[in-house]
Amino acid sequence: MVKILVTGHFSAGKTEFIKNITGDTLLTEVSLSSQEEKSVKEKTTVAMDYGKLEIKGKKVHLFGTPGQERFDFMLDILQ
Ligand SMILES: Nc1nc2c(ncn2[C@@H]2O[C@H](COP(=O)(O)OP(=O)(O)O)[C@@H](O)[C@H]2O)c(=O)[nH]1
Ligand SMILES: [Mg+2]
Repeated sequence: MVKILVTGHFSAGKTEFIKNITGDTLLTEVSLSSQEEKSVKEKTTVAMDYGKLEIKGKKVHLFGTPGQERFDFMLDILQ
């Protein structure tokens, strides 16, 4: 089993990446409440993204972090 942590700045493309390469995806997208962030995109990740796939019989789990600084504490949990 392989676990991959996908991390990066707000709107870097983490959620889109996980959604596109995994067939089995759990998404936690909710509408943004900050007007400044809403000018960049409509929805954001709360908690984490999660997706799994299988490569050559090996299970691969991908975890995506939320991108905003206020969710930095999630990094410690997901690392
Ligand atoms: N053109 C293009 N847009 C992308 C790509 N990946 C993500 N986006 C767009 O960039 C914005 C942010 O992506 P998102 O996955 O929500 O970023 P996250 O905050 O890192 O999870 C969205 O509007 C996506 O549709 C990409 O590879 N190409
Ligand atoms: Mg996201």
